[in-house]
Amino acid sequence: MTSPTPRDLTVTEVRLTPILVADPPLLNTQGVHQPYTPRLIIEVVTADGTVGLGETYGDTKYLDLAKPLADRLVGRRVGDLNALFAEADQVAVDDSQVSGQVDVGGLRGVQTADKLRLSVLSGFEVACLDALGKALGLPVHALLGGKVRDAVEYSAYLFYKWARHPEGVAAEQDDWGAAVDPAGIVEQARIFTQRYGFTSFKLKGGVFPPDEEIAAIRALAAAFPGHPLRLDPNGAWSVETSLKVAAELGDVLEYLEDPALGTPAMAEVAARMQEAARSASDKGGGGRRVGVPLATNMCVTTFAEIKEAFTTGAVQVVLSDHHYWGGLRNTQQLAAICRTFGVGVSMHSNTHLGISLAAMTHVAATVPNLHHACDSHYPWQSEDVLTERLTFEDGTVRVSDRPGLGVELDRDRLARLHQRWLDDDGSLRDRDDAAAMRIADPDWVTPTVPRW
Ligand code: GKR
Ligand code: MG
Repeated sequence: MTSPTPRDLTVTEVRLTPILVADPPLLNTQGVHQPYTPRLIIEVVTADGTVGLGETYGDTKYLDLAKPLADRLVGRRVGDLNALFAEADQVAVDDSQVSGQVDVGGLRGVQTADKLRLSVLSGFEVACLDALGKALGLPVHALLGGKVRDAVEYSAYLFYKWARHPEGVAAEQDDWGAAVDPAGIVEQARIFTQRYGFTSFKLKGGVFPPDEEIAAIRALAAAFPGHPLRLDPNGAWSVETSLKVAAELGDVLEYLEDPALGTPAMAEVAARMQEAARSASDKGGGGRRVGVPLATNMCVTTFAEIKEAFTTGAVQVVLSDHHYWGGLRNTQQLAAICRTFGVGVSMHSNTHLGISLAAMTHVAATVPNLHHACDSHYPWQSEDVLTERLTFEDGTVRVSDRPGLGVELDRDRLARLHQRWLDDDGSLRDRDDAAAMRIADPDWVTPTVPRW
């Protein structure tokens, strides 16, 4: 009997295609989403003709790093992921792109060379896993140890939103309408449930004064009784404000995400909530929950940040994100550490397309201790580079058992979105929500200290 000839999975080419994707005017602490947002589509091609797909941030600083890394990958075997990480360490990062800057898109504090590298690496790791899975006839989740669930639950990601981008700004029109008050948010949530069947809701806060956002959550609780609700002001509140919101919404929130900025502030909020709970129980007060679990995608964004946050009790849930944790395997490692410390796992999202949603779904399917619905911006993206969009049914994405990620690139769509990037005068190639907001409000300055 002859043994089968092994396929040649040496990387022969890496194609990098930056694109601009339509994005609605979603409001956040930084400002408002630009009408088009940059993403990078990565294709890893092997000697036997297999093509693996990956996706990550597409701003200039990510592209500058992706180019030399792509060159280093050629000649390596697609399954040699540890070597990919070692190669990335060798790629120099231009200091002017990292030190002291705040990563607007990801809102993860000061950006370091390591964080930048990991975000780029994640797209390459996913592309390599997709290629490997396709070559072996195995889904990505099987390469990660196998799925523990057949469908992954996502939450409806609610945003305060204008009906359209400012007058005179070239943009695609969306059909979601405006949402600038509690009634608008409830209406948006209804559209999410009708279109996708979501049963869990997250509101992006830090946009209006806290009392207005409390009213929006109360309106959601009344409209969707018993459904999990979260509020995320991206660190826009002081410790005192965070405590006030937690006290007012403690009975309806599944968790409060990054109410205050940074681990020490989050630790103080957590400690004072615990103190209040203790004193309430000493006084025999039962019934209404005092305090609420704190979640983060801002103060725990690297392995190095875990120790302080976990030992000070600053967070009870970490939102993983394979883009900035450096890929799917690192996400599994993060989940294992969380399990060890009794900290919950959820999943963060930034503006992304279907390749990333497929990757998120595969890794989420393998994490046993994922007990919260994952975030996804995907419903906000009317455009994609796939032949078929991924779909949500009853608020979940089915885990694909097809080889690799189970998605296919549509070259015409990719070319169209790349042409938009080529045609841009450079003003949209680096996501800048504050600059987009200044078109409507020339005096807008993104707050650097808690706003309320
Ligand atoms: O897209 O406006 C946005 C979000 O605010 C995003 O930038 C955050 O990274 O979704 C994120 C979060 O949960 O903090
Ligand atoms: Mg968040």
